[in-house]
Amino acid sequence: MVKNIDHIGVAVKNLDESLKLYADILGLEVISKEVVKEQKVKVAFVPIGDSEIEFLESTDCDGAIAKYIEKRGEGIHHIALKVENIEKALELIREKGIRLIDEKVRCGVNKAKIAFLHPKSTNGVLIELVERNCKEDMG
Ligand code: CMX
Repeated sequence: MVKNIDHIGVAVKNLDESLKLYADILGLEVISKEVVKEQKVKVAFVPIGDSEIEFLESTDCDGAIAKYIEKRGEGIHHIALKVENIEKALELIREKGIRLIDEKVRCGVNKAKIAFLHPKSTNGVLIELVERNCKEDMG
């Protein structure tokens, strides 16, 4: 079902400062930056081989990333797993009794389809499923 790690999400207080740090120390380069309004988050993707690191900064003090940093500090926020058919994957996972945050697939960065599993069901780790190169536009 899972193809590979699509990306690892890192919650940061200041996106530009974090990107500068990773560029200066590790020589990593940003490929895309985007604001996801409905999730109150500004993100930047830094590719490494077949995977990426996604840096997330909250655009609002009541956003999920701001709340996460307030509670736990900056750090790894989620692991995103690439799947071929997210609707099918979500159905199989639901059937196995895993608790979901998203009952339905929603739109992520670059028109990907995404869905989060509940960390209470996955060892305290927030898992995101991602399907890329979707044919239909999620809006
Ligand atoms: N790691 C571990 N546990 C987490 C967590 C995380 N990153 N985020 C939330 N939780 C825990 C919460 O503490 C909470 O636990 P309790 O029930 O014990 O309080 C539980 O999971 C539910 O969290 P919540 O915030 O109350 O639930 P919501 O449904 O409001 O939101 C979530 C859940 C994960 C979607 C939201 O917190 C979040 O992180 N949103 C940002 C998502 C994001 O990264 N967007 C960018 C995606 C772009 C892309 O990749 O395409």
